Amino acid sequence: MSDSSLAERGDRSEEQVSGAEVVAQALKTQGVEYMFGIVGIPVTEIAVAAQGLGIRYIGMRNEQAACYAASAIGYLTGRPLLVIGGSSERSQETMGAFQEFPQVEACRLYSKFSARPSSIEAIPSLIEKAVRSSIYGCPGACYVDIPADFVNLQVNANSIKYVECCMPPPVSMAETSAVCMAASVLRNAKQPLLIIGKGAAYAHAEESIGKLVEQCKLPFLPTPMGKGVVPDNHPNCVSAARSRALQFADVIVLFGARLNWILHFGLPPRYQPDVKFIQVDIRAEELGNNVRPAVALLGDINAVTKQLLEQFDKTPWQYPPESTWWKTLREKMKSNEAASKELASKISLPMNYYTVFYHIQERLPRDCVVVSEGANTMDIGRTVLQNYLPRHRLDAGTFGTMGVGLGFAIAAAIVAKDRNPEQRVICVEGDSAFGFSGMEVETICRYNLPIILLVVNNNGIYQGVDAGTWKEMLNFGETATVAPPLSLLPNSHYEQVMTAFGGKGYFVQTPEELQKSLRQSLADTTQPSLINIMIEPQATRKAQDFHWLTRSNI
Ligand SMILES: Cc1ncc(C[n+]2csc(CCOP(=O)(O)OP(=O)(O)O)c2C)c(N)n1
Ligand SMILES: [Mg+2]
Repeated sequence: MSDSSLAERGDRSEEQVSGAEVVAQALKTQGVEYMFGIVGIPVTEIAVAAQGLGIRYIGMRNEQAACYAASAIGYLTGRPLLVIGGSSERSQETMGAFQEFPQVEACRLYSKFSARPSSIEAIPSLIEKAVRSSIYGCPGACYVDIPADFVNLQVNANSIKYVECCMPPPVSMAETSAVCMAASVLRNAKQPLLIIGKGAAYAHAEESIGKLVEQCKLPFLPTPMGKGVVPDNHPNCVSAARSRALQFADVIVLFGARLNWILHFGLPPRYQPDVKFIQVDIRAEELGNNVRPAVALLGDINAVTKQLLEQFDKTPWQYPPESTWWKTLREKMKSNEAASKELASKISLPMNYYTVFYHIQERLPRDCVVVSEGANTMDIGRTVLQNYLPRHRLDAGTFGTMGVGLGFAIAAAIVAKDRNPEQRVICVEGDSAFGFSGMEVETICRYNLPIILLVVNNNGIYQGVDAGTWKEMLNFGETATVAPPLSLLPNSHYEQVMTAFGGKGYFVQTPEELQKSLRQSLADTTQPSLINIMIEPQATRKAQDFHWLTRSNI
């Protein structure tokens, strides 16, 4: 039989495929759209095979940034992170092979599923399991190990059976009696509060939670990544009276928000000792952490919120808008907002954080994605920069990991390019935070992603010193002995990192220069830009009733 008639009949008995092609096809079958990485021996062929199938491959400058980018894609698209690592050849195991390391064991601690396929034929089902594990239940990263000798090994194409794309995660609901109890606890609340966490954003619960807020007229507070599930400028958002709201609430409903350090563990003195928590979470292990909840609602946050809404549809209830609680919260919000405004209106130079963020906020497009990292930069920025839409903020989060910003911004810009080309990505970086993955500016320029990077430059970690002080200080001894560990080189021209790769750079010192550079970079959709914003090196946060999020200063 001739080759052509074999092909016509679709007979693939002679056809060979490589391990790399099988990995790529299995990923494609599971709906993977984007791959981030750095290639080298032995995984280059996997990236090439993936590109051949239409999976987008984005080559990064550092694996950490690649992982941050992929994890942000997971958050934005609902398809969490799958890490694929090349490992040494199986035949050389325990012999001291090139880069031999117990990768599967090492990753087990940090992932929901970590495994190496036993053969090329086993790759598709293993990848299906890894993708499924990453999105079912509480989402999380999974690891698949591909030994070097698998990559180029050829096998008969007929021997490979691809596994259908896994089904979307099944939706779970809370027990009806628990839902009734939660509704009754809420109805009896004197000083209620809803806390909207990242879990709510991930669960796409914006419509149902928004409805609950509106229908029952309840005050709400977003966690950093919960910002935008209900718009920050909603009249029921009490972010500006955060400490007060937490401290005096008698019933708190947590929607996908953990009682970890960000929420002060749910304990006094930040809370009333007898505050009743209603926890809504997809992860059973979260329920009861640090505080015994009054009601635990286990399930998909969107589905459970709808269950709660049903209760309030059956027997309507509204928290009275004229209550003393609302009055107290409104007064506190007013005085806190006035204090921030006063700081923002300071015209002295160098600028302070509040002035900088006030001007940025004035110009931000409503639907932009805000990425942020740093300590003061992130914490103060979060209070001033508003989010109006869910999943439009990506920051260093609970771990406070510096270095995530550029990877997150790259992921957001890639998703925007495909799904919402008009959308802008604004990445607000502390000068120290920027240094962790600054070389990804080259990646940004290579893929021509019109990200606007803002480096809030105070010459250091939390704070630095001015050029004059730095120079004087060096008279006292060698730099390693006399320079404060928090200091970085004063007046660094970070914008030149951007111009080095062909993007646009701005060095700004005044509000006017800041406004102009923002206007220009927002108008320019053809290239990325970096605005290096010089601020007072000793600028800090306004006085707080309680320090919150100051752990990121550790
Ligand atoms: C991976 C990692 N390393 C170190 C730290 C400690 N750390 C916390 S915030 C921060 C940088 C803060 O400085 P900057 O980004 O300039 O923001 P600023 O507070 O000066 O505005 C560092 C290094 C961390 N959180 N994560
Ligand atoms: Mg700094």
